[in-house]
Amino acid sequence: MKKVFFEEITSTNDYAKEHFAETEDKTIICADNQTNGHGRLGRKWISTNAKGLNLYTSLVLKPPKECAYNNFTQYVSVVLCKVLEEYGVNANIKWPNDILVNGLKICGILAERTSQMNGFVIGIGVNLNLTKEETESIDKPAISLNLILNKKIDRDEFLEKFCTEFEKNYDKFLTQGFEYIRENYLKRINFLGREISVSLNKDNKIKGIAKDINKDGELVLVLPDQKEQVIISGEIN
Ligand code: BT5
Repeated sequence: MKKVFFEEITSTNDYAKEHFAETEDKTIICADNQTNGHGRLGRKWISTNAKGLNLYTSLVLKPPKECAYNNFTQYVSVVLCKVLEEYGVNANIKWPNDILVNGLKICGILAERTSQMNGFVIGIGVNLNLTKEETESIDKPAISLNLILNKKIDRDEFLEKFCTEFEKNYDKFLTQGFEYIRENYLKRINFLGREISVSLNKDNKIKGIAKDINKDGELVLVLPDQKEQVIISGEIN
């Protein structure tokens, strides 16, 4: 995988989108620091000034047209869990793709595309070396790998492990889609069978029992009237 490094950039996702046309499939754009890292719905991704200590990266993907799956972020979330497991850390996936350790967010993933793009950009932020104070300044419970392992984490080594793990199964994923990773994905979610509340958009929330993640990676919820609802995108609260 080709890698492009920057010392400081507004957002690796923004850069990858702006330069999408001339960027090769499976290129990694990585920045030591981001001045405007963002998540979904205009939310911020807290990126510290400490240069090169955390992972801020975007992956440019240009899969063949016939691979029209919606599950690339889910593929990446399984890859990231496996990398964390190499460090001896058990991580869980909060559908569709947040990564948590003991309920604390360690990693966020953001897929973006524009109408001109024949593919998409997957942004990945992983807290590798935050101070305790920095994690506490985030408005939702968060954690960083160094705080779990009590040692400094080498960002480039983490990125290398990510690329190796990504490549291992990517071609099979391209031919088989979510079904190929479903078992590995299900192993790492811990809310099935529980009552959850899901925001479908800013003003619309539903509650139900999480029954399954179906063969397309969608969440199956059993509503209070026992009807099943399949949710393609949303956010578990
Ligand atoms: C995400 O959004 O979790 C996706 C974040 C993707 C960030 C990467 S960094 C490289 C690339 N370039 C970018 O500009 N973005 C991508 P969302 O699900 O909307 O979650 C955002 C929420 O996570 C915030 O509102 C906070 O509550 C929380 N948050 C922000 N920064 C955090 C951090 N460093 N660690 C843990 N949680 C954080």
